[in-house]
Amino acid sequence: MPRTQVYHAVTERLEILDPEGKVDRELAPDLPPETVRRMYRDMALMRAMDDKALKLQRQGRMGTWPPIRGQEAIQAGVAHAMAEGDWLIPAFREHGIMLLRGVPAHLIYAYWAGDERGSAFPDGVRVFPVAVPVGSQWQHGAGVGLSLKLRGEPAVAVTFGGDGSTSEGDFHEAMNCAGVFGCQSVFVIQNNQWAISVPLHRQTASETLAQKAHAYGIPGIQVDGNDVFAVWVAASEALARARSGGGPTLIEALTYRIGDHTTADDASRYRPETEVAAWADRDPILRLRRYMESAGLWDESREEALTGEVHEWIDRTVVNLEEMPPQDPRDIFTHMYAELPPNLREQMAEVVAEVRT
Ligand SMILES: Cc1ncc(C[n+]2csc(CCOP(=O)(O)OP(=O)(O)O)c2C)c(N)n1
Ligand SMILES: [Mg+2]
Repeated sequence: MPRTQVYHAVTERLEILDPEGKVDRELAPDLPPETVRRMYRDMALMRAMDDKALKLQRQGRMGTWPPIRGQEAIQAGVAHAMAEGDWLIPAFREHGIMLLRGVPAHLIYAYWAGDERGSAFPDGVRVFPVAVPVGSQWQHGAGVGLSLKLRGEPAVAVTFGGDGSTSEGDFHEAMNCAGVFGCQSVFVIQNNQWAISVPLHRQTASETLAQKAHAYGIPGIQVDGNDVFAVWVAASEALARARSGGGPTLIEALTYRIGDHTTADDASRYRPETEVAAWADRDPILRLRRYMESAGLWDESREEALTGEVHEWIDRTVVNLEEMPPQDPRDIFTHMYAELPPNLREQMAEVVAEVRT
């Protein structure tokens, strides 16, 4: 008789669009062609924003940048499933969905160029500022979801985070709270399999991250994160459940971080090129394009027109960034406290004096 039993949590896994662009007809959502083309366009904008940011950083025109290459389908799929009044609570690798939820691209750039005004979004944009302290945003997402429930607002708090952040206590506290209080929250893990140089298997002994939901009494699902349809379906179901009082959901979107952790990292020092290349072949944008071409939704002339539109948009974004007047050095201090503590007031005076001389 074995003294212990190994428990394998059964987690649902959803895949609809395969790397060749073939869809599973039984599972495929009935999306209007215009929506599918829009998803593709949105992912193309994200790719352009990412590529340009890396170039700007190399030219000394950007502070640092965490690339999102390969993770576009997660961000487009969730954004397209969200409703107008929903909230987004991002971590720091969510530029794509921040853009789609209404944060102007030049402000996203401004944040990463070290400008505090990059966190001051236009009125009505329901997006929290970037959260760099790993995992802190999960609790904000549970809290916003609870607040929406208490106010009787039919909106949902959608929180994003990385695989690495699931090792922080904050993640578990947030899931527990969300389960107990039935928060109107959807939690999305962008499992890109790396937390800087720490691989997923050093992060958890669980088979999946989604199965952690079971411990908190909430539904959990793993989706192919390079498949925009699977992400859209899982997010739509989770959002509908939260909106109608059915409580939170944890979605694990399995993908891969194609780029370095940030521009300050060199991932070739800790992971093999072959692994990166294998995942690059599963590119989410290429996959959707293959599908659209085979379904007669896309052709070369549409691609050309889109390329032109995207170039123009990204060039305008850089102009908008670089035409911002110089920032007030006091901005570094003024957004943290209602009343600045004396030591920070002193530091602020020092910085102001230095900038003036
Ligand atoms: C509390 C805390 N610890 C450490 C760091 C340094 N750090 C920044 S990102 C990161 C890894 C995050 O990995 P993951 O959650 O998988 O997100 P990814 O970068 O892959 O999107 C670490 C350790 C931090 N910002 N905050
Ligand atoms: Mg990660």
